[in-house]
Amino acid sequence: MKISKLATTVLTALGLSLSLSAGVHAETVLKLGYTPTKDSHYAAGADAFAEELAKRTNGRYKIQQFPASALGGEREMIEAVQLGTQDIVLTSTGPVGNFVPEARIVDIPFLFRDYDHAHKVLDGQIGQDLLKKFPGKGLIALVWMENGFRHITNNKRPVNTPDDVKGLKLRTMENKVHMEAFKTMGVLPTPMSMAELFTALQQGTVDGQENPIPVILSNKLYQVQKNVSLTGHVYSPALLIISPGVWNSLNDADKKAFMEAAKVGVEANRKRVTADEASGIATIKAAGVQVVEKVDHAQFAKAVQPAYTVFAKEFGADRIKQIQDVR
Ligand code: EAX
Repeated sequence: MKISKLATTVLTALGLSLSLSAGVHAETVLKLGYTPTKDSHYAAGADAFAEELAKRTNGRYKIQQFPASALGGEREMIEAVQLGTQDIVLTSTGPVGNFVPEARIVDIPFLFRDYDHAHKVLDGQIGQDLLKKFPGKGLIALVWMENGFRHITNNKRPVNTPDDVKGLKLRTMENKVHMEAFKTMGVLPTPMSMAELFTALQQGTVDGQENPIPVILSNKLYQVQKNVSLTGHVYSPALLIISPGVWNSLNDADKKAFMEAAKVGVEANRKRVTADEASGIATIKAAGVQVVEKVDHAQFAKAVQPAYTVFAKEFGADRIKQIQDVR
């Protein structure tokens, strides 16, 4: 009798401490930052990722989102994820090549024919092999998300032909490949973080910039730009990158949960990009912006062509062709 009472007491105490520790460890909050706003294709991806992750881990992992550069620009956030002071970043490939040089190959203008081509490459062997380069640089890249095809916007003049961009001072991402391409076209590329872009456009520090429709919409760049031209000069991938500290603390089942949740995020992100592409031009026009919709892409591709000599030297002509050949 005495013993069983003791046992009950012990069990109760044990049970209590178990549920207490379960309570303490129940929820790990992970900080995820990105530069577009909470109403964007990135938020759509992050929301779906967060929801699926919570579902698959019974709420043990909670994603806290920091949109609109609240944690800094993309380069700073990647650095923070590398250091472990930020858990996750959803970023364009803009500054990624400064950390993982091999990844720069996907930033080449006029490399991808269309969305289908880009998805096939990134979700296929080539894209997955590129993701394997990240751990060596202290970053874990889970999946490829996207921004969309980038278009030139500016306050000087409507851009119809490559001649029209000559002499324009355009904000570019902090990306060597993009800067090389713009220089080749006669643009004065001005690399800058997204966090500073709206003000720079407003104050005329730069004439214009280039971003896909989803970013032009979400960050309301159309409010400070007179002209948008659908140049579609480069496909802009995005990456969901997690800090190795967090990743290595996960058991195999949780790693799988993160991966599967990330894939659900990809679906939602791409779906929102498609929706933004469909509705965006009307929104931008309604704001009084002049939109050049019929752009001769072949002319622009030709204007960028000389830069391909530089790209072939850096990445290998065969590797570029390998991407182009994906059907
Ligand atoms: O990732 O910096 C950029 O222009 C990016 O396209 C934007 O931050 C979204």
